Amino acid sequence: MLTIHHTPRSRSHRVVWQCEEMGVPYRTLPVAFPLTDEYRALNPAGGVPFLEDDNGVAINESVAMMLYIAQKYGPTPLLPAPSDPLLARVLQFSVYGEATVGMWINTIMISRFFAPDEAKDNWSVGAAKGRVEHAIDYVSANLGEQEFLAGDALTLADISTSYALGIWSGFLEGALPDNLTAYQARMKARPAFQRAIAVK
Ligand SMILES: N[C@@H](CCC(=O)N[C@@H](CS)C(=O)NCC(=O)O)C(=O)O
Repeated sequence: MLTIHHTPRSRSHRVVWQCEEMGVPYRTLPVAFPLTDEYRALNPAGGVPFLEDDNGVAINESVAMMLYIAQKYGPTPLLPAPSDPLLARVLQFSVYGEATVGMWINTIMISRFFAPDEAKDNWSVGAAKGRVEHAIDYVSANLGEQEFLAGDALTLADISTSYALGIWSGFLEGALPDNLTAYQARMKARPAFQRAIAVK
């Protein structure tokens, strides 16, 4: 059984949302900040989420968790088969949502919440905002008027990217183009998203 070490509205939301979409059983264990010594001993890399499964599986990185769950508990339409040409695009945006959008956002978040006042608007934060804005324009252009980022059904690409857009527009009150605002509303209206966001 999957155990998701979870903080509401953190990146563990991606994993909980995916399990809800797939109907995979899981349990959550709450993680509060600042992290306890006990949690750091369990997960020396630190941060949230952290995933455990049977047979000693214990991993970091929310996108790796999504790929693991899709493959171990699939098949699922969230991750196309290797023979499907859509697979490449799903993998690209699953990673892009975290490695590019999410990590530039983290630079801004860490400064916003932890830097001393005089350092909150430093050069790196300005550069990071520019990178996020560029990445959002790229996602917007790739979505266009489609309902989903890859093909005509929800995939891991949407779960990963939509989560990062949610941090930008929610926690950081960043602007989104109209098509991404509508996209975010569609994602949030999904019953599985609603169940996931209610998980403590
Ligand atoms: N790339 C990692 C990022 C993990 C991450 O930054 N998690 C945040 C919460 S959403 C965190 O633990 N922040 C606290 C910190 O970095 O000290 C992932 O996708 O899991």
